[in-house]
Amino acid sequence: MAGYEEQGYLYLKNFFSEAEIIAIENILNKFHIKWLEDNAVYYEKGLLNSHSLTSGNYLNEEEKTLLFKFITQNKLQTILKTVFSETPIFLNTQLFFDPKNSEQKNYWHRDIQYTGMSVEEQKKAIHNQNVVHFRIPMKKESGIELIPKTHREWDLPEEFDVRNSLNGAFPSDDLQRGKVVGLNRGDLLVFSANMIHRGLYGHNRFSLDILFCDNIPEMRNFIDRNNYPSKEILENLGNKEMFDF
Ligand SMILES: O=C(O)CCC(=O)C(=O)O
Repeated sequence: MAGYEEQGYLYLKNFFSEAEIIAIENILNKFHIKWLEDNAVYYEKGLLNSHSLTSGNYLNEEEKTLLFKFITQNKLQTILKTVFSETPIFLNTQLFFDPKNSEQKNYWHRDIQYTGMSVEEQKKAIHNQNVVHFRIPMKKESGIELIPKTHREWDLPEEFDVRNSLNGAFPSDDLQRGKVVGLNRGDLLVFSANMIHRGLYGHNRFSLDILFCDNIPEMRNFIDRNNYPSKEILENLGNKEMFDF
């Protein structure tokens, strides 16, 4: 499991059994169908992800419990321990799918660039503020392209230009240091949201991302408690520390 702190990501092939994927697949599909009904306008406009599967009323208590059992399972806990030096907290869930328009271009970014921090603040924050995505594809997809080590290292000038659309560059321009991690059903990709990365669209992708973050005040501000398990659900879960702050 070595390598996350150095590289900023971990690719674990065939991490989940078919039975483990089947246990959540219908729940994700149900959420997605309802989300599409309510968000057709945004989907038409280019939105390619939804979030907060564990809040709201698209899913019932039983479905939310199954999702939380998946999120808190021991197997993922083991990986969390190798990725975070201190116990992390649960941040949220997301679903990633293809944009409606197949010509829509993807975009290199660091998640931190959307937080309102100045560039100087971001340069510091990538060393001590961590959001980590656990990507779990329901089907084969082109995956994620990322620039290894940039979870702790700042951009080369051309990388900064591309992800910020500067000096004639576009966010979808190819970058020399990009590394493509293609994914199959059953695989797990763990990657730092601090890294320079982009989604690779196509094949009607459908992936669950579970997000965890450091248990620090700067990160706790982003937590929406509505995404956390109810008292009744919590009683049925192990590894509850991720909800404990
Ligand atoms: O898969 C994608 O489209 C983008 C994923 C991404 O950028 C993210 O999870 O922060």
